[in-house]
Amino acid sequence: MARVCLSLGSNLGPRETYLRKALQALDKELGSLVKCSSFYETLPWGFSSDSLFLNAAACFDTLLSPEEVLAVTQQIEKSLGRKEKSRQGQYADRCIDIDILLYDDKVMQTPDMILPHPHMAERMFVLEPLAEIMPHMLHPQLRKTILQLKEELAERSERRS
Ligand code: PH2
Ligand code: MG
Ligand code: MG
Repeated sequence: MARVCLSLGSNLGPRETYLRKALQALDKELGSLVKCSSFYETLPWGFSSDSLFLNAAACFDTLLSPEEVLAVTQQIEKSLGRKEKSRQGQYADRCIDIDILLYDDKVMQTPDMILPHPHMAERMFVLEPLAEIMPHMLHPQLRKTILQLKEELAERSERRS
């Protein structure tokens, strides 16, 4: 049994419904939901859009491999109506995005997947929900807890502003 932590986001349409439907489908397909964070309204990060995001983090216990988890998350994105991943390599508005953040303490890189998620430590919309449910989980490469990463990112952005 492995523990997999996911980030969910939506900034198009009925955002809360998309997140709830995704969580329901994940619970059915992946294994069992261990914990889900609150839903956070966040500003688009890394691209400009008028549509705010609703973001959440959720952890599941699963018997599936990382590759199988990826296949399931992509299938659920598709079944909920996700059309394009990005426009000319730029992020785009989306009804649902499901990203794999951590899979136990696995560190791996294939053409399709990098674990842990390569940008998770730079994104408050990931760290804040994840710190709510798994504050003491260790990032296997950075060797810091999620709570530490969140506090360090908050300090860095305070110093910049
Ligand atoms: N996802 C992105 C890019 N930017 N910004 C927010 N606030 N929330 C997201 O989920 C998000 C983003 C790429 O997937
Ligand atoms: Mg994403
Ligand atoms: Mg994605």
